[in-house]
Amino acid sequence: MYRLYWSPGSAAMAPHAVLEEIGAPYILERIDLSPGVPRSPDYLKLNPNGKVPTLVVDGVVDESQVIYESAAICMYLADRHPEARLAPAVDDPLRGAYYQWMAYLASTLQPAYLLYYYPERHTIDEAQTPAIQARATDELMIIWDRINQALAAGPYLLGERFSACDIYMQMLATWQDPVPQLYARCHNVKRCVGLVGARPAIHRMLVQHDAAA
Ligand SMILES: N[C@@H](CCC(=O)N[C@@H](CS)C(=O)NCC(=O)O)C(=O)O
Repeated sequence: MYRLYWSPGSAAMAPHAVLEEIGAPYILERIDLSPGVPRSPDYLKLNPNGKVPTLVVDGVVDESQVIYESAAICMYLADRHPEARLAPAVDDPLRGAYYQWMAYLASTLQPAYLLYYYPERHTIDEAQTPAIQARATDELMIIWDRINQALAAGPYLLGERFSACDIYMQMLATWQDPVPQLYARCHNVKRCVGLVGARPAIHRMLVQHDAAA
């Protein structure tokens, strides 16, 4: 049994979608991320960063295993359930590109969103926060333009092969506040996100996050 600690519209969306895709039993535990609400000591024991998502896997070597970091959870689940075909096998020629895109999305694109959403963490001068957000938006559009180019052949990040990379990208594309012009400008991204969002499992996740089109 899996237990996913989540919050609507957060970085828990991708692991939640992967759980839906693989069809394994899981339960959701909601974490209140409202400003000023501290994380409980129990949650901080699971994830000392106090962020979501966190996955608890029961029954691994007689005790529960805890994993945090959204991309790590997605890759762990995809490998644990190969029948869902969300990740190319280790000896598949596409495995390298799969790692590349998961790492790029999580370590290049996602941090630019965090810069936008938490500008106060990047300055001690409150007056600087609009400039930080503007810079984050510029950076986001540069990165999305690169992804859009890479998707030209597509329709997925691995070409014809749908994978957890597309789920991760779809999650980040739903965070539209800093980049409202994303789909108008990046048609290949829009096409890929449309295909991913049309999958019944992804749609079920989006409904729970109040993010269905
Ligand atoms: N690198 C982490 C980032 C997670 C993250 O920043 N989650 C946000 C929600 S999208 C969060 O928990 N924010 C609350 C906070 O930072 O206090 C991951 O990918 O899991």
